[in-house]
Amino acid sequence: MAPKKNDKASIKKDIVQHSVETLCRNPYNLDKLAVYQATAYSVRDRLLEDWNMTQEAIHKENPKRCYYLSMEFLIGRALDNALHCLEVKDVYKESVKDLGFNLEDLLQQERDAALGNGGLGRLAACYMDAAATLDYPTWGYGLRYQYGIFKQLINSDGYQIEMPDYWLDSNGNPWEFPRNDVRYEVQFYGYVATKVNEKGESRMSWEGGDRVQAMAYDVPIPGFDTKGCGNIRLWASKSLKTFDFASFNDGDYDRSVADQKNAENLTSVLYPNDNHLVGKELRLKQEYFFVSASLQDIIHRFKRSNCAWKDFPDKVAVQLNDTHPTLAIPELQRILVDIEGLDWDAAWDIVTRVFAFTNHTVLPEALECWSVPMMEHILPRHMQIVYDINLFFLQKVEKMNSDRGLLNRVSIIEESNPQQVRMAYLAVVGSHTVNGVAALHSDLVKTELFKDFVSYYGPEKFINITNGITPRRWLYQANPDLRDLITETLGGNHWVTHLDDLKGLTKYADDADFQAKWMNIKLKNKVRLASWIKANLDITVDPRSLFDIQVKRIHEYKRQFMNILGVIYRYKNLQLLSAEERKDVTPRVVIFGGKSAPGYYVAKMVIKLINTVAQVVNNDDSIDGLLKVVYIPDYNVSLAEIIVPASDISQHISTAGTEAAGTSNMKFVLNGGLILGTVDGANIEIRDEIGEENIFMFGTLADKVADIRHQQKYHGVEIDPNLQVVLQSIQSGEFGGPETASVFGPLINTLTYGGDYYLISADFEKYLDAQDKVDETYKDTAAWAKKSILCTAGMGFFSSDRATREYADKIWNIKPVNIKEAAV
Ligand code: C3B
Repeated sequence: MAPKKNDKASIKKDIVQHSVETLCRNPYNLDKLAVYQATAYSVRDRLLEDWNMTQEAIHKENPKRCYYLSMEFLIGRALDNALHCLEVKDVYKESVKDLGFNLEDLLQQERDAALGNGGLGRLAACYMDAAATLDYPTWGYGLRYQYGIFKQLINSDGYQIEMPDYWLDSNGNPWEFPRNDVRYEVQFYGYVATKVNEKGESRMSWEGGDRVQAMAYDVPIPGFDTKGCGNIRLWASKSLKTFDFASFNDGDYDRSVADQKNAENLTSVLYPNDNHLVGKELRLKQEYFFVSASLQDIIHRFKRSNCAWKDFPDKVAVQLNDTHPTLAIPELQRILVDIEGLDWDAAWDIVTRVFAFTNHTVLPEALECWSVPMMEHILPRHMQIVYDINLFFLQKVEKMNSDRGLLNRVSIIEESNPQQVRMAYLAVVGSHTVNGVAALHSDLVKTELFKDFVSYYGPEKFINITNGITPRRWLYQANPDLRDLITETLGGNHWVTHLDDLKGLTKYADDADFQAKWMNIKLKNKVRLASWIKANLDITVDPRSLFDIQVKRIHEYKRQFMNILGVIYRYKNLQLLSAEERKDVTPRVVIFGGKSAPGYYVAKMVIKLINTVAQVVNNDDSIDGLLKVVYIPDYNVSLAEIIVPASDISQHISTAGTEAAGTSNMKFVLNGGLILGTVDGANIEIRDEIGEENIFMFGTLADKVADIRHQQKYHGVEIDPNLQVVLQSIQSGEFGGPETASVFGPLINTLTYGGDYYLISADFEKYLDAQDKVDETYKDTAAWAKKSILCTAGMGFFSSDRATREYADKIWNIKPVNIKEAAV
């Protein structure tokens, strides 16, 4: 087949052809949605060529491959990204213009693929982008949820309302290829029997129970400046049983389709919790369904290469993205021992050379534990295997050190009632390498979370790979004006795949002309966001104000509560100023965005408080528009692409030691936004790269947090006097009246009775001081511009290309494939 041509005439012809032949539409009566779809299909055709070539190259070379197992991929929209990666955006713009459409309007028709909650899922998407760009033989595996993360509405009372995200609506999804021929059976429940195999050996066998089918859908992931195209294979559950005619004929229509519905429910919804475990049976089934289908597929591919099992670890690396796919460890052991007939030790040697585990959190409430009775019920054979893995492991530990306390501490089984399987421990024991996601976090992983494992295995098994973000989506695509200025200044777009090149901007940091261009682009991006806010929320904000943004999941540890308390403090101060004094005030727009888990009461109260405060502040003419508060509902990847380039300041203010890394911090700084942040996660490394004079840092250090909590436990919380004033104003009904004030009682109690676990009071004064410094610094436009330029210039390290290379070199031991040769 002749390759697709990228001239205007060919593109137009392809779009029209898809309108007629794929969508069955009359070309003279097309709406935006239809043209978006036809355009998407035409781009997909072009991607497909690269996809096939890449897969062929990998197949021919048959190198060691890596599989990235993640329950979440927060991809966002695909069309704009593909147009940029294929470097055809301009010609497409002209082509659709000739057809009477505006490309930017068409892009808005696409629904986000929102198959993730937050940082962890978006990180997976950034790594797939980098792996494709770098031609690594890497595939992602995930689940094809029919409902992604819920849509968030804010009602007129300021509360979060959740609506289902049925993203695969009747319009279909041009960005996936259903693989009707790639299907596997997945078993649940049943019992374990002993069977004698062909060699006369007695083996355990998992019998009975239910079975469902997993069917593959492939999502192409374009690389940049390569012919390579990556792949994420998502599994959907289907029923194995066909339509039940007997029930149908009996008139029992519900029953005739019940099995089908039940099976399909398995991959219906993404669990909407971020950094929080909810131990539901359906979730455990999702996790097993996911790893069972993925491993069957990986093994199927491995067997086609005619290698022996002992070679498996030389051909396959599997990365576990958090503990969610940890069942892959006992599952591979089961396949090798029960089905393939290997002895236990040989099998375990293979397993522990294949898997590696990324830990993304040290928060206790996020560490997965599954109740033993539940696991025994759903996965009876796996439970036995986990017991055996634990037994052999503890025997080894005991040989080295007979401290009974230690055995208890490292046991994969927690002796609670009921007993629990500690998935993080299982992941550590079954993996060859464990990594944290930023330097401080990896340190805490070693010295606290897995301390006892470090003394048993030695420190080498535990490494750090600091997170990275893709510069393609997060600068090249989201900030076209800045992209063009950088490309012009550095003399080409080599930086897009070699982000360290940004260092070259350093020498322009003091150049007044360059500063003016730079700040003008920032202003333009703020105007774009201000227009969005006006059009969607009917709030007027002045783009010349300082834009102060905190967008991320709403969580107590991220301290959006502290931010809004600081806003109230600012508001009350403004009220006290004379007209003369106000002339000196830096006007601010404080922007919030983010979803709370539906069952997270305190987080939902924070959303309500922000909206209540916004209502009062935005309607108070007496403060001369010097402060505005905006809550952007339904924060998602597409909104982030508008929000991130528009920040002057963004806040990353987690209690030290709680945010493993953060990745939005990197996105903001890459786009020339300064950070107001705590000494936590990747903020620290960002400071080291861009220079401490270009970041506003404050707050208690991680190694002091435990002491303060201890103090508070015995002596109570001493509420900061400024904070006291703020809390009183909420309690007095200044925001929403006396009835609303009582609603906030439980929220305020988290600072007082609860013991202020997240140290808001302890950090409040330093937070306000840091905010003052921000205001002062912003007044000097040239100094600010210089800082902003140096921010972007210093971000080379945080490219997902660097991070992915580190995984490839230090963990997966894989090399890029030569796609160009395959193309010949
Ligand atoms: C997040 C962490 O909270 C972030 O600090 C980190 O940057 C990202 O992972 C990526 O490493 N995280 C998450 O989104 N969901 C979890 N369940 C655990 C961590």
